[in-house]
Amino acid sequence: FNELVTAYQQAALALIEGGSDILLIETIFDTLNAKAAIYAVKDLFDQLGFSLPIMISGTITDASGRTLSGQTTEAFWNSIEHAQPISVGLNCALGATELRPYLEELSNCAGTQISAHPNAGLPNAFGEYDQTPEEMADIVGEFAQAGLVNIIGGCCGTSPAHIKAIADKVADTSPRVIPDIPVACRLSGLEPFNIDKNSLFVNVGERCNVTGSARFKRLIIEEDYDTALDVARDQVENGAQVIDINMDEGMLDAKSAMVTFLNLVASEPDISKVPVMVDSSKWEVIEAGLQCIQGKGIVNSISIKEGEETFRRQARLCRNYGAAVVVMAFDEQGQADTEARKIEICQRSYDILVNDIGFPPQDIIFDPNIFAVATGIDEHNNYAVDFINAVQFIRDNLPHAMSSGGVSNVSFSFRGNNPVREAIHAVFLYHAIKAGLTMGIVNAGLLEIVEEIPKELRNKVEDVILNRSSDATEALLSIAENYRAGGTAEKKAEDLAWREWPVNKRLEHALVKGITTYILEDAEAARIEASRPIEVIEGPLMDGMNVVGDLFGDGKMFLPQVVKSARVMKQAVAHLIPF
Ligand code: THG
Repeated sequence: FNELVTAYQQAALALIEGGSDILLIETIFDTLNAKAAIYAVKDLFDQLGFSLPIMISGTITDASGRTLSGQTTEAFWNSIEHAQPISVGLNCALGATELRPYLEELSNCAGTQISAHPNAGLPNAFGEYDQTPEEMADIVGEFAQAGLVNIIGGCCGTSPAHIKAIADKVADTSPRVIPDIPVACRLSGLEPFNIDKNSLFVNVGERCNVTGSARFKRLIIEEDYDTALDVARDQVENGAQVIDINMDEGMLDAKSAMVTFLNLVASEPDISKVPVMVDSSKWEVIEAGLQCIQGKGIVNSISIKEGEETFRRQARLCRNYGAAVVVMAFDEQGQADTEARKIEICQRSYDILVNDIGFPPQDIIFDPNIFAVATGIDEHNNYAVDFINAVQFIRDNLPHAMSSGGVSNVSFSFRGNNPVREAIHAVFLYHAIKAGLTMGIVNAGLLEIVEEIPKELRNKVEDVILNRSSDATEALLSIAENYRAGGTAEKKAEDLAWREWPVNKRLEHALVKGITTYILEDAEAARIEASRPIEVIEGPLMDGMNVVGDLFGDGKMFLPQVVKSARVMKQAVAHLIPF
């Protein structure tokens, strides 16, 4: 990345000294290279004290509709939008006809002018281009008439005669009207991931964290990167929409582990389709990580803890790398632990970022600090409430900014008792999401459903989370052991009580909980009861999926759980199909 920045900077400077009016970064088949070029040019403009307009043009290499490095058109745009180019377009590789669908996609998502300079058709067996100026002008003329483009030209195989034919053809056509693109946080991996005000809660996978997972730490220390990649893949398969990666650990060279892992992730499409959250308390690790990701990722995190100057510098760099940022509620005095301090620091950070340095507010994610509750220390009792109230403040007062937090932190005092920890996470999330929490760093595979928590446990947990009584911690502790996994015999009996329910209820329960263990025998039982197999699908299974849909719509179920439900549905349907 740094070598490319140096080379691009030399080239750009020479172009500027030679009298260029505009810089065009084009024929981009690898977005990470383009991001190095953008970084170089932005940094050069800063050094020169003036800037020139930038044009950007990507290349879709084949019928997959992707760049050579695997991005879809919209993901590509999300990755380079931070350049604020006067135009973005597509060129080379394909003829105009083949380019049209991707140009249309770009035209729909990019709030800037659109350019196209296609080849004169596809090359023949000798690598030559046969499309005549008239043929090409007809195809390209239609782009203009359809309102897809503002700037039009030619690439391989075109000649001055092609350009003249095109110019004549479009002379009387109005340019495309730039659409109003709604404000949203537009991230990407190989695919776009947009978060707007209608988005549901976003799950960020927490498991690729050497401090947050003993297993991941062992894999990285032993350099078993293949298995470490499986950890990332499992999270994406289980519904993580972003993956957090953290290599901060005394026994590791965090920077080199981050670079090695991110480079490996880049060549695993089922992982790199989602955006990456680069998590480190060391700026040099974050910067090294940003130099490895072609998508638009998230920096986790920056803050005012080392003063405003460092904060501004790091925020500007994040912008030049094209990343969104998590901003911790942390200032020169330390981490904010009360509602008032959280609000004060978030507001102050917002003002600096948005008003002083022009950072886009939709790329800011505030983290007002999730701390452990039920620790036995009275000062901690209001931590969850303080966080939730700060989230609400952010939603109501800091336009377009988002909120996030490390959800598993809240239950640290119940380490070793996962059922209780998961109940705490579910209840906490239920209230935080209602208050406007945009995203959370979570164990996507383990999210519990708030409706499914035993009443007694849910009530006691809610007392703790909402700080509803001074002895809430004591009360939760007194029942916690009863819910420990593999706990008392009663608990086990209770676990299987649903097996005695009528078959329709069993199917619904299996779908909502994502349990595949008994799904074949239950689907078979339902089939025997029904007069036709299809009735099992249209009846109990669809009823169960409707419950899932309602819980999802109410924010009581999350994507990872719905993924599990879908697997149960799939198995049941697969069993019924032969009948
Ligand atoms: N805010 C931001 N980033 C963060 C955090 C935050 N990044 C790290 C952390 N907090 C979020 N990630 C985790 C990951 C795992 C756990 C907690 C938070 C966790 N792990 C188990 C434990 O420690 O008990 C590990 C068990 C195991 O070894 O598998 O709880 O707040 N911006």
